[in-house]
Amino acid sequence: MALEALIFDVDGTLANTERDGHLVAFNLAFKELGLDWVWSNELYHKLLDVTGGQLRIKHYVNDYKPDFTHDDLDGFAASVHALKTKIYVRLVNEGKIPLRPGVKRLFHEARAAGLRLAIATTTTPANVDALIASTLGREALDWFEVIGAGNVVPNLKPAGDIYHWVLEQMNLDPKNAIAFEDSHNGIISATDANLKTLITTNEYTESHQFDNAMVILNNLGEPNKPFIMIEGESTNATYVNVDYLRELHAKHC
Ligand code: XBP
Ligand code: MG
Repeated sequence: MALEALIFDVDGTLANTERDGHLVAFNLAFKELGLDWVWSNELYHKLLDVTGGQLRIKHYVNDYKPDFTHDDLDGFAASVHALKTKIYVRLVNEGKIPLRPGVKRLFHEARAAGLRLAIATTTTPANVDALIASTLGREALDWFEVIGAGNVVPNLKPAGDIYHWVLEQMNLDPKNAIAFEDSHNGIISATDANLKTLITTNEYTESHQFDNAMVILNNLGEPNKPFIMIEGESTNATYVNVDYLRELHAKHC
């Protein structure tokens, strides 16, 4: 089985979008709507267990705001979320959110090596477009054969639906691909689709459980800034490049 494709999660994997983007945008949306809700970084850490912004808002109301009532909680959450998405896209377009170390380099190297690229994420499609366009240029959207985002599938991560959907669109055997994730919910989802996963952790996910990960790294690393291996087999690689991905794939897939 040859390595043919790389499938990337977005939030927390390509960029630290949660802390620097989504959390800020949620709080700005609450303020703009006159709600006295302020999500701290600590609270957001807990709320992230629930994937999907709308579901996260409803979970917050149910668990943290017992006195808050609304005739139509679904509609309310949808409208708050629509404003939050608008604000998030604005923040991203302002260039406030850089890609994590090694991401841009790996995209270029993978393309040069003829690997197929795709995205599998829970976030809203407009958020993905904005992040890719603002960090890599609008033409980079064409680098991805498939962008699976948001509720194109009925069940969000940790369900495997989004990875199954992307694999189907690409007519791709999971044995020929690697998934890139940052979270417990993410690896559960990828594993459900029989994908082997490389994990890069971040401040919200470093204590997560990552059963079945091929390797757990602090980030993808750069030639002059090696990754730190948190768990995995020793290697001569000091940053994630196509050769290292082929080495991992041969060992695990
Ligand atoms: C991402 C999510 C999303 C984002 C916010 O999870 O759960 O809900 O936090 O984006 P993953 P939206 O990285 O596993 O895909 O508000 O657009 O949902
Ligand atoms: Mg993620």
